[in-house]
Amino acid sequence: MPFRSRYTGLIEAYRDRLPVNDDTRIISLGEGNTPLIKLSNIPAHLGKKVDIYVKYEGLNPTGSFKDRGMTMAVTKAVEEGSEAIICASTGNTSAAAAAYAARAGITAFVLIPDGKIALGKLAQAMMHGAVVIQIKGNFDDGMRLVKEVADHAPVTIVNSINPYRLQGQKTAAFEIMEELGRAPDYHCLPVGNAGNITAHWIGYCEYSSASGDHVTGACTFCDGHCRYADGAIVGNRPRMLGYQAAGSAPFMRGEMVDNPDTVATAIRIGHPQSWDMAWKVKEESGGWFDECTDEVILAAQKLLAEKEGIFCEPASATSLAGAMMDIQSGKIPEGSSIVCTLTGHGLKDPDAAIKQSTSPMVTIDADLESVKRAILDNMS
Ligand code: AN7
Repeated sequence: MPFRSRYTGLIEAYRDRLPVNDDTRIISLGEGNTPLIKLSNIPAHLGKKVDIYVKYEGLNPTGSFKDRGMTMAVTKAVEEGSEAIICASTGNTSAAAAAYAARAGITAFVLIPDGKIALGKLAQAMMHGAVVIQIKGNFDDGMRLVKEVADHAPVTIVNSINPYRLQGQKTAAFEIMEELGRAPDYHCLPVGNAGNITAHWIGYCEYSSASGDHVTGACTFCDGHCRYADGAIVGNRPRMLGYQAAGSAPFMRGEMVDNPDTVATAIRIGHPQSWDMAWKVKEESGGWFDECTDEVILAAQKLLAEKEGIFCEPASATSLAGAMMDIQSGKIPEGSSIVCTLTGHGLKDPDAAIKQSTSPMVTIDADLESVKRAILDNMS
């Protein structure tokens, strides 16, 4: 007798809330069900009484939240008879597309900015057998080309403009609601194309609606089928806080940015695809956007690794960096509960980690005396 039922991915887990039926062949790698870890040292380090949880999406099968969207997008592409998928990517989408296409037995074409994606992500796309097309341009150029070529070739776009992507990604909010038993006061996310912040908001709205909670404001995301469509009611949804890298912050500039740049290559995006929806999320949730410098992002990445034992990639640390900034300033008041999504694993980008590491590394002779000395010299 098994002790508990086997977890087989988020589509099976949330079948009743996703666009699948009994005949759908599900393409899954067991994604979702990621840990929500309560930080134990950083709040004290900040000197503030707050509960900070991190949703460690880096523990998905390909190491990022993209798997939640990709299981849905590839499942639907296969159901609709597609034999090839295509995406532009700053790295993680290409890794997920490559893996789920391999699983489904179809072809993945991935357009990536030449020399600007983290090594781990490139390794994944190549290892899973995607056709890797490097373009002499950035993500936004790639996205434009993908949209153009999809009109001329039999390929399904699996970027987050594919609505099934957001359907899969909304399940992260369901998991948080189930674990906390209520919405956090604030939910912090890094923002690139703004698909994920939109997906989370859809998830919170649907969950709250289904459980009969009362909510304020109308939901504009559910085509009128959820309770929010009427507006009027009060409830249990977080304020959504979207943080961008300062060199790549169109939501802060109020307009598209043509030459985005940041060490957080995953969110090096100047023309977000979910622009209008993200503004609605901010308005409806009573949240805000803000920006963090590369220096602050890297410091947050390092602090999380050193004080909590959790390794995320630079882009992911933007959620924590932004939260810490707003906790320090009091904009997020003491007593709040906060969830920060850590979108991707730190192992994705070993170069960024090693470059900023100050850990003592010594090279010594292979004898006992030398090892003893190295230990004594480095005791803290
Ligand atoms: C680690 O892979 O757009 O705001 O092409 O990889 O939903 O775009 C990646 C985005 C945050 C931003 N954190 O999410 C891609 C890509 C990580 C990411 C984001 C991305 P969105």
